[in-house]
Amino acid sequence: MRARMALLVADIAFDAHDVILRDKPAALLAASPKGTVPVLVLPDGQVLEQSWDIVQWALSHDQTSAEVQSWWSRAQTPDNLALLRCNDGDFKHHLDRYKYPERFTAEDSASAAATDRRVGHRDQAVAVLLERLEHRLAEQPFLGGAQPCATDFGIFPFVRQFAAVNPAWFETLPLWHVKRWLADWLQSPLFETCMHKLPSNFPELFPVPIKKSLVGWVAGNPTLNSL
Ligand SMILES: N[C@@H](CCC(=O)N[C@@H](CS)C(=O)NCC(=O)O)C(=O)O
Repeated sequence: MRARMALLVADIAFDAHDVILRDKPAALLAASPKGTVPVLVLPDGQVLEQSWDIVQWALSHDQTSAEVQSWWSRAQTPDNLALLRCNDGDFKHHLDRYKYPERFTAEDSASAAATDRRVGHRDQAVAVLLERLEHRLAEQPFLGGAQPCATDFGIFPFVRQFAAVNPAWFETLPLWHVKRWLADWLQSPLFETCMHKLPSNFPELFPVPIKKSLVGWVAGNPTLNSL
């Protein structure tokens, strides 16, 4: 999602392929033998195999406008880099074990011990990332400050996954600013466009004409809804 959103922000047209992970297409493995998604193959044959590399390329390559580049530069502060590292590291670790407990235990995932471990991962996820996000977002509308940046759209899809495991419980958390930030992003045209459903095993030119509605993002809001 972060790779798609970066390409959309940068107004870069691309062919998108929906990959069924249990049946990876030969073309994916030929381009990138490690077989994870996303992978971006550039017109000159260069292959980008990590989502954040795709974000960087989309937002900071030579022909990118200053406005688009600012989405990248605001993500380069020590605070934002640390948040991204935490998201992709510790938070993802706990999220996976909270969301898919059966993948990480040989015993019955409904046993009392497994349930305790799962709750532990859930609470650790809140402690390592969500509380930090809450502090930051209490001070500013976006992780980018008054304007959003790549850190915002690099992280919110993971918070969305966390919230979706048990939405009623998530709602009870005193993370008012995180909930506001997440809700705004989920209603944004950028996310809506990013979520466009692709046909399976068939490449499709991804819909791009969202750019106009992204120009003029302002602080003070109604944040992303009016974009
Ligand atoms: N660090 C990588 C993580 C990529 C990753 O784990 N992708 C998952 C899907 S979100 C995947 O392809 N899993 C399939 C597999 O590992 O076989 C990135 O951000 O690009």
